[in-house]
Amino acid sequence: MTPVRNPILPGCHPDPTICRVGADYYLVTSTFEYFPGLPVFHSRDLVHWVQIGHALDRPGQLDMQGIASSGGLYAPTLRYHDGVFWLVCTLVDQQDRARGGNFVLTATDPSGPWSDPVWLGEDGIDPSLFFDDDGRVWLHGTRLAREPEWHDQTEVWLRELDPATMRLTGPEHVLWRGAVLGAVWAEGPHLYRVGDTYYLLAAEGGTEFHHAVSVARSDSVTGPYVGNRANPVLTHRHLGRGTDVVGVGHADLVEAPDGSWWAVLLAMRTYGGYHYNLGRETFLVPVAWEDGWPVFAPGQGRVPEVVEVPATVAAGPVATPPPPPEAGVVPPGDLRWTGLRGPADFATPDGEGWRLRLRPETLADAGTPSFLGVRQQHRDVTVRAVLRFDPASPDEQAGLVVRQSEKDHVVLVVTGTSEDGGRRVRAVHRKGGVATVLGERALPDGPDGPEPVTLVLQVRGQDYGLLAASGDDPPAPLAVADGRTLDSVSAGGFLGLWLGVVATSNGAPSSSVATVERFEYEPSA
Ligand code: 6LW
Repeated sequence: MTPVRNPILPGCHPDPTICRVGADYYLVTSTFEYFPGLPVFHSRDLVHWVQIGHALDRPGQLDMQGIASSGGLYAPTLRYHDGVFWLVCTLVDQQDRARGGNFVLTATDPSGPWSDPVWLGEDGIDPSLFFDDDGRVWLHGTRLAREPEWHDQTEVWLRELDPATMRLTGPEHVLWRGAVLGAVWAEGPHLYRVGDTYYLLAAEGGTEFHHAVSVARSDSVTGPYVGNRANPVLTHRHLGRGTDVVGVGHADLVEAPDGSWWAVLLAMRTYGGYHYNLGRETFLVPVAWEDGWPVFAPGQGRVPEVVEVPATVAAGPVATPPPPPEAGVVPPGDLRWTGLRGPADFATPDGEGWRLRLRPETLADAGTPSFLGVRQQHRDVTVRAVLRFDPASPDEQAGLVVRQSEKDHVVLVVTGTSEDGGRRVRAVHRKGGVATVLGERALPDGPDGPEPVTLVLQVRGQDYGLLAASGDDPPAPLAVADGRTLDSVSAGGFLGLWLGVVATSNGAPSSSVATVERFEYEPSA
């Protein structure tokens, strides 16, 4: 047995989808407006997960320009059939219907390259694919109920997909509207076949506090589906807001080579009150079968903190994961780096760091500002960047960022001043779209002019300490931002926080460059 601590993928990794091919497990999660999108993870034992690529990593695959935060790439489903990996997903809020909505990608190697999207042209979100034993392929998904009986009632629909033409064919079937009378957002459906029975797994209650997992079954893929009398089969909503893990839902199942079953699902860890700055994370839950129904976390009925995974879930040798990068440096090329909505063609790798060309776009715009970041995956973490930057004007700024969205983020930036042309470091909190300066001070030049500046984000629970110094001085506190204002409970949306670097000229043309010599992400022990 190998004990694995939940969550298996910490930080913003919602809507997990999993499949197994022989000895290998693959998992993908949602990424919204971030680019590259849809990270692909690999494991041999369900315990150690290593990212092997992104399904959307080329310009031209998708257009996310103008899509506001928490739009973009929603819940994907990953399946394998006959030598090909299939990934279905939704691009939300793309106004051009020919390049938005539900789409399918394929690949023969899950680390890529993945195909360009084929747009499926159906309404709604959370598409999933089911390959039946008779060779037929079924697409299913969630949409607002056509004839709703209550607000936010959704329905799970099903149609056959012709894999040769990638077109939907035949009649449509409505399979499910949730287990509970009055259920909102029956979503994240996944169909499976076990023996001669079809199972429909779906979330309901909305992806927040009332989230839950329900299951139904049928003798025929098109239904009728009958719900389990034990529904919802997994939720934490009855535990109250004071519990440590909330919002359990959106599960996907996988069968191990030893015949054991497992679910991956999303949930949030609260701390510092009812806040979950790390976002919706991926958890692992054992599943047993009783009376023809799946039982989640048998004997416990809640997401275990630690899961004992038997060695028999691995069908082959388990690769030892690579050692964690030295001293917390996140070098260019590390798959944790993501930008916004498109390729980071403003950034050039430079040793352990980056040269960032300033862009007129700011973090408040739904475009591609000169921004690169990594998920906040630990509640206590220190991020440190050494910055070489000589701003040409007070409009020019570069430094660190804690990002929730266009409207909600905190920056710690080096900027120019109009009075004496000297540099200043400034902490600004943009909250609900309104910017407030949290602290500011001058950065005196050294004997040979402007010196490198060390910027530090010292995150301790909900206190986001912002420190700075130039030259060899020890970084000194400038301000503390309140993390409770930054998570999705306060700011809205679907995301956890990103920590990163930004370089902007605030709308003005600029040819300036900011060099981030090193970006370190160091969790506290
Ligand atoms: C996703 C929906 C949900 O499409 O949140 O967890 C939406 N549930 O299924 C965005 O992640």
